[in-house]
Amino acid sequence: MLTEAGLPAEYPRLKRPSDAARPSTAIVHLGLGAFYRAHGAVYIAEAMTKSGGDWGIAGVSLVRPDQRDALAPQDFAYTAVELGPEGETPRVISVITDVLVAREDPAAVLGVMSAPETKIVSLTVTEKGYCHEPSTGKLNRDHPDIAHDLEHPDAPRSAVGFLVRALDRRRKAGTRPFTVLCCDNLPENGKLLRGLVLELSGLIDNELKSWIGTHATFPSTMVDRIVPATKPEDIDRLAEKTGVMDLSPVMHEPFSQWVIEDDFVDGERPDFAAVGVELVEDVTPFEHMKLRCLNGTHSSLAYLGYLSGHETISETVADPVLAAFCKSLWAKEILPILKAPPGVDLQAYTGELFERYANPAIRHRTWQIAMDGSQKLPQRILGTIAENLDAGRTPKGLCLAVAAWMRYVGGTDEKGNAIDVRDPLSADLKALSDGASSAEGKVDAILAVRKIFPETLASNPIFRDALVQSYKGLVEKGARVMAKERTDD
Ligand code: CS2
Repeated sequence: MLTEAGLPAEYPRLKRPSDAARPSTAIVHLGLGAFYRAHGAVYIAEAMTKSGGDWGIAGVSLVRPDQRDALAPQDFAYTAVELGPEGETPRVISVITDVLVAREDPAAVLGVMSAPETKIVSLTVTEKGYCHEPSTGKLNRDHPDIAHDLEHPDAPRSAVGFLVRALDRRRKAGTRPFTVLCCDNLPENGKLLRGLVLELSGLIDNELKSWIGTHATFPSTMVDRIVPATKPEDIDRLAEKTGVMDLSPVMHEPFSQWVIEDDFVDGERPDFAAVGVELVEDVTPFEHMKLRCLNGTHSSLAYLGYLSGHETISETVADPVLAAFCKSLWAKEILPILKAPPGVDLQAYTGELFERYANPAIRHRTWQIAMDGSQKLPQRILGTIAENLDAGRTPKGLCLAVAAWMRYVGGTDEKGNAIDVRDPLSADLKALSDGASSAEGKVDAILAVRKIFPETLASNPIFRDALVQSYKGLVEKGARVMAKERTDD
């Protein structure tokens, strides 16, 4: 549908509907990817429709200009397409007021974050965007962006750097701080981010640190909606259906959940309760349930599915062997050590989760979920493994998933083809894997990466042995056979 210049050939470009109110900006969102546009932004648009309020969102892309370039000609409107079993339901969302690119114009980003009208700064910058050490939750002070941000107060690069410098400006101007709303899949994400912000601000000015610690709030959240990357064919199909060309639609499943700790600076927030957001005192049980049941099996299916030759999650769970493996992870290894959040039936929760994975309209690539495993495994899988070991059980299925990740980051699939491994530690992990020739050697080398594996877990001989056996099995018998053996164990 695009001309060679990348312009729409047949259809007029999507525009903000003329009757759509233009809210003023009260939220700045760092990391304007597909997930936030299909999740948080939709809730906020709905909350304004139901209860009013003025909660326009200025989106910030930290590095790349693509979102701004696609959305600006559409006056920042875009289509959120629900992919249900009965078909696709498009809906135009016009709650974004602007998109800024931090790397091009950090001053503009600090400007909007420091504006007194800005009440909330939310984030979906992915796990690696926090510049922390996944195994400890501490700031990675050697991270080049953190080193840069300490030197350049007016031009930060990292999300944490922007938060600290903008809060500093507000403090100096006598403005109240904003609420920091972390929406990434990290354990106790608000608490974690608060720790990082305090750590960085303490390196700059102790008074700033204590002001942030006293006055800013960092509610933790649990976010959930499956949003696969938009593909060129999605753009074309949508244009054919609607008659207008949207160069940046988002595709999402019908399900959505958002649980937030109700701790906003001066109580200022959209009317979340009116649109089904669960406002709670402690998000931890919800977050554990979601990270361990959903993201834990998602990553397990991503590595084993990819190695078995499956392109998407729905294809992976259409394979009876991997479907049974996924269900056995829940039944034998995840649910037994999980405390259900108030009012939740975990059997029903995982049953519904399986249906969500099986939705054939969602083409969520195993390769996409396999990205950044070094940043994801600790909170998705390693915690569950450690708790099983503490309870005297060996969670062999999850150990197989970790071994499959180790094989994946080795960079060669079961047919001998190269894998395009995307991970901030990919070069190190490949070098460690290549540097050893035996399964034992490879497992030991990767287990020694302290940014991923805490000492206590890495030095557990039962864990190490389960990884070695699984790794050998993966090499000798392949991922599918091993998944079946672990299910039957
Ligand atoms: C996925 C998540 O890409 C991934 O790693 O596991 O993005 C997942 O789809 C969402 O967390 C669902 O809420």
